[in-house]
Amino acid sequence: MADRIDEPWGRRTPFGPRDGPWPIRVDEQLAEGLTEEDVDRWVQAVSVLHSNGDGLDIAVRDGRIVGVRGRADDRINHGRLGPKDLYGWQANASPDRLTTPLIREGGELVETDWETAMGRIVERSRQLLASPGGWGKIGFHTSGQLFLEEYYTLAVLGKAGIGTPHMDGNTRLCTATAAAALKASFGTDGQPGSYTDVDHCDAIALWGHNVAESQDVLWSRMLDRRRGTDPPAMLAVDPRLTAVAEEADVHLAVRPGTNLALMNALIRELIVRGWCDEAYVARHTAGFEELERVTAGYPVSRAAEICDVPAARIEQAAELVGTAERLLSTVLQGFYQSNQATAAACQVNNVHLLRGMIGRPGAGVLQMNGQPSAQNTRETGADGDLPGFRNWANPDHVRELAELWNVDPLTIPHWSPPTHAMQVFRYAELGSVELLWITATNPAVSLPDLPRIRRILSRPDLFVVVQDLFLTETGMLADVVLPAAAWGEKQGTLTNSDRTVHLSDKAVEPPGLARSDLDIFLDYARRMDFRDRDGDPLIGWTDPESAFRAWQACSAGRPCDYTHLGYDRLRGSAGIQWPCTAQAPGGTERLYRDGRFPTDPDHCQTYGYHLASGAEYDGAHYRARHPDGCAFLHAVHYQPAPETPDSDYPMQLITGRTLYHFHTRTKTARAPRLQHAAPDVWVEVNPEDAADLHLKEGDLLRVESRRGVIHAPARIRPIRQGTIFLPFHYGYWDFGAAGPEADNARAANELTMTVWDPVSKQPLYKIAAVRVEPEEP
Ligand SMILES: Nc1nc2c(c(=O)[nH]1)N[C@H]1C(S)=C(S)[C@@H](COP(=O)(O)OP(=O)(O)OC[C@H]3O[C@@H](n4cnc5c(=O)[nH]c(N)nc54)[C@H](O)[C@@H]3O)O[C@H]1N2
Ligand SMILES: Nc1nc2c(c(=O)[nH]1)N[C@H]1C(S)=C(S)[C@@H](COP(=O)(O)OP(=O)(O)OC[C@H]3O[C@@H](n4cnc5c(=O)[nH]c(N)nc54)[C@H](O)[C@@H]3O)O[C@H]1N2
Ligand SMILES: [Mo]
Repeated sequence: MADRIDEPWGRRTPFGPRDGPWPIRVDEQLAEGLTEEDVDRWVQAVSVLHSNGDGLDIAVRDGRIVGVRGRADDRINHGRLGPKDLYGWQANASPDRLTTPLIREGGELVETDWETAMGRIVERSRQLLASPGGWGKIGFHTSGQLFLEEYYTLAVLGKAGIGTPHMDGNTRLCTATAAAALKASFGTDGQPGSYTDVDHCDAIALWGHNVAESQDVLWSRMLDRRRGTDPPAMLAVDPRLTAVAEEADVHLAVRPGTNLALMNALIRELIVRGWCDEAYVARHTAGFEELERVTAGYPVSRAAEICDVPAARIEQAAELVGTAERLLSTVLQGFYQSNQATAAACQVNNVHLLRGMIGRPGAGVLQMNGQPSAQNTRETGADGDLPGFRNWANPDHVRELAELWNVDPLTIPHWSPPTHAMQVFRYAELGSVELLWITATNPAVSLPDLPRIRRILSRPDLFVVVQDLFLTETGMLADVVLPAAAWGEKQGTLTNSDRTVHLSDKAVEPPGLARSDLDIFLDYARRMDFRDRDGDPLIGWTDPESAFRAWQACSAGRPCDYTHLGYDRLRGSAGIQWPCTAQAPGGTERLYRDGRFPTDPDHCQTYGYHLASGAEYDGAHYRARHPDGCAFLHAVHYQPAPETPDSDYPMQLITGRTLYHFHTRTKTARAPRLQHAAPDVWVEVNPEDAADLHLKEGDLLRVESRRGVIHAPARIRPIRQGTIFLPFHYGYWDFGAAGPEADNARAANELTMTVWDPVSKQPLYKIAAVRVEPEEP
């Protein structure tokens, strides 16, 4: 087998649209010296170091995880695994796993038992709840990396037990824009397309998505189409010459922060060159006249100037998307974390609506997710939304939940939009949130403007709970640290980017006293004695399967309907896509096949936003638009990013991820092959900029923004001139004794700014102006 560090996508298995399904290729990695004969048993699971949802089996020997193997019949990967999947499991057995709870005593974190640790959290919660409006003093910052059952439990205890609107997660940093764009265009969250669209399409457009490094198995599927008969055309929009951009037929290396100007020009081309499906637009959409009027102001020449790409290349891109018969689009952080994120992502939806390219094989939009279960965070309402894609502004939706949970509707926070994560941290900064419970995320590395985040988490009057596998940079600032069981040590379900639900079974026991997040939340609910209107326990479930059943009831009748799923159906399956109901017992491959969209006022998840400002409309305004099952075509003018280069900070910084590491590396840095492949930070600099700065490969650079300074060696790479790229993986826990304020800081978020998209509230991690200087020798 190929060395998958050196050959991340493995060997090609070319196929064409008429060749049947994507060929199977089973990838496997066992601990050094072991063969399949040494494996005691294989346990069904799914990968968790991206959102692709690759089915895999965990190899167990003597009660320990000793490897993984792709599941040949899984609909997502047909057996393939990427480098992080093949090696990431090694982190589970890392000797520095948290094995006992910790509490802060005299300034130090010391080991304790569960009774004491939970006792402290419960005591503090009760104290806060005893004061008027006490629910508003408790906030939750959760994740896109738990299981569905865990989020649903958290959502119920937060909304119906405590009644706090301050619950969100790192999904706000990740794919809040995907959700916002899907809601704005189609009425509710939910991915229209399917990964099988890769098999059928004749063109693929990747909008700010470095799929080769971020969803490497999906990239293998695309590459296999490109090497087979009738290969699809390919468009990449990315300021860097990524592997995707290199493969593409047309690459637009846009100036960071200008996506919307480009999209407006592309839409204008579709309209003026007659590439729209007029019948589809007339029957299934609303808003065409406004879209035509706004985009009329964006001739290709204007976009070429704003985006700084050749006009002829924009015309080529327009022709590629305008003449495709089965166009597949994928959208990710190059759009979601950049300027005018939701507006730009909605323009991709517009391309598909204008061309009638939704709901049929090959013609699909994937507003991608990033984390393995970010979709579930959104479905269950652990991101602050109401569970089941219910509309917080619709009293009938709130009443449905109140009846389901048997609580007073007034307990459920719905008097204003849920508090987004950036605002939860702002409340903590101002002192109104006094207890912040952080699960499965590392904000001391992943939030923008880290000097500020450290100040907030260190506030003496803020009680911080951190629930993690390891003592992270965030854990080091906590008052209580709870040791959690990892993937492979607990059971649950998770849903990937194309609505495929998988079951991930427990293979081994967690280390020491570590417990599953589900058990921790259930324990808290029990100790807090949350009750329903009849005095019965608010949360009646006790384990993953009963939690899943409770969620099925909650999802009934909603777009993400799970009623016909179950652990028995998921076990041994290829993965099943929701909605899965009695009418569609096998699941649903594509949404909106009939061109009917869930925009009905009684059903929709949102009454809509003013996309330029983020203002939310109310029910009366929405009803007056008579959506009648049509999708919305949105139109917004381009505006420059909130920070652009000037004479003090003349370069643009973009940040993102790279192949071998996952986020803040708590897992991948503990997998030796992965860590060895990328042991430390670097900064990518364009060759001309390097010449101007008299740099050679590996020279140490000082990068400074208005927020902070980092130091990193240069890699000279084909990125846009005037732009640098910094991977955001590298915090400081494994960085010698030095702390973040030391002169060897290297985290990208020392430099990024506290700004977010007005609609999705997703931080703009790909917008910052910096000054770059060679380090004095
Ligand atoms: N290896 C690996 N895979 C991962 C992860 C990981 O940490 N490591 N994380 C997972 C998660 S949670 C996520 S969210 C996904 C993210 O996956 P991606 O979105 O593919 O990853 P990013 O590197 O954040 O950003 C994608 C690209 O956006 C480009 N970009 C920057 N600014 C702009 C701009 O203004 N316009 C355009 N058009 N492009 C721009 C960058 O050059 C970058 O190549 O990956 C998932 N998969
Ligand atoms: N500059 C910059 N910053 C970014 C981004 C960027 O592109 N640029 N991307 C943003 C995006 S898209 C994302 S998703 C975030 C990611 O940011 P984070 O969520 O902060 O990153 P992770 O390292 O994945 O942190 C997850 C934590 O959960 C722990 N964990 C894993 N599994 C479990 C579990 O089952 N239970 C518990 N309790 N803990 C668990 C891990 O050990 C780890 O500490 O970063 C964001 N920040
Ligand atoms: Mo993400």
